[in-house]
Amino acid sequence: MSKFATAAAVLALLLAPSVTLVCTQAHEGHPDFSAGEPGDPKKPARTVRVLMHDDGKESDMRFKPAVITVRRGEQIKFVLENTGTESHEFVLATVAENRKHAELMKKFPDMEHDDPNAKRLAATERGELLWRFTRAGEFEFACLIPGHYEAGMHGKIIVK
Ligand SMILES: [Cu+2]
Repeated sequence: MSKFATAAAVLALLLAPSVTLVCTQAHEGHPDFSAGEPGDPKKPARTVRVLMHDDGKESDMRFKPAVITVRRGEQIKFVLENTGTESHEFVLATVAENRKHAELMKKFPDMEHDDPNAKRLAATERGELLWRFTRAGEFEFACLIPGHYEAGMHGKIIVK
């Protein structure tokens, strides 16, 4: 096993309990991330700015851009900016996972996320999320606050 692989394995072990802990009450725990893995701040990353926007009437909510294309193995620093009037989330997963997660959030609307693949921002707040896309395919970033997904708050990530 390479030094990196060992370090990654140790890191995964260290991270796993906290990931489970945050979502324990409502989730079954998801230490495996479908869309890749949390990024490494010491490695180069391409910055992608994503705006979270709403019209203040809960009828039109969206991410800009709504489609992002990345190369497999690429590390992306998402610079998230909530330009809307209420809190929004950026949750990176598969469409199926996000749908399941959204159902849970209808039951537990106050559920907060601190997972490496998710970020919640209050109105006008900014944040960053570092992610390495290790798997090819189509993934989704979505806001799972009840009503937001339906109002248009989801986007696609294509990993080539
Ligand atoms: Cu939202």
